[in-house]
Amino acid sequence: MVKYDLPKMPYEYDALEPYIDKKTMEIHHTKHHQKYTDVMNATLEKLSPEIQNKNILEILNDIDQVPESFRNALNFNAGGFDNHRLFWNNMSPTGGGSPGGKLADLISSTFGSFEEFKTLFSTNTASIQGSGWGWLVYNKNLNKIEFKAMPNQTSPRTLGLIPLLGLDVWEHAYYLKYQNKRHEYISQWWNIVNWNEVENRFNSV
Ligand code: MN3
Repeated sequence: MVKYDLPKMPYEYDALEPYIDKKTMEIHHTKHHQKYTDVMNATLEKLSPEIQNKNILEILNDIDQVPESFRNALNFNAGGFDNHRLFWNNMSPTGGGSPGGKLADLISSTFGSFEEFKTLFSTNTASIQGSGWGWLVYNKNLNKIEFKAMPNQTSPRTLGLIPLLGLDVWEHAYYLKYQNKRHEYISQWWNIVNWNEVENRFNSV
């Protein structure tokens, strides 16, 4: 079966400073993301070859195909594996600003304006109870983009949604620098959003 490696970071651990500090990035990648990867691999090893041989995205897109006794473990850890590789890449030391192209038009027509989108995304992500993620997703059934809050590590893919931009609001993502100030972490995070990557994801759906 395919054994997944911890995805590489696209930049150095200190590259997102001052918005996200080096120590947080290092622990987040080498401990948390590593753990999701390891437990996902260990869970896959216990499953049938039919499931093992599927791409992890195919499994997330149809999580009900996983036997019930392993479903929670895979939902959590394969979700964590995929969410974090998306997260590293939807941030950049040269990020910030606003999107362009078709995505910019769609954000304006869907949410009113880019500023209104940011406010809605920030407010709803900040108010997630406990651990989870805020997402801008593409809903292919309705052919529209929308905001979606997801609990723990559950991937939006499990709902048939395509993740475009994700923000991790587990305390491990910000607590060293921001402590309990989740709002401040979120407002600073916009300075490092890699809109080129988000546009590429949108253009390839
Ligand atoms: Mn995390």
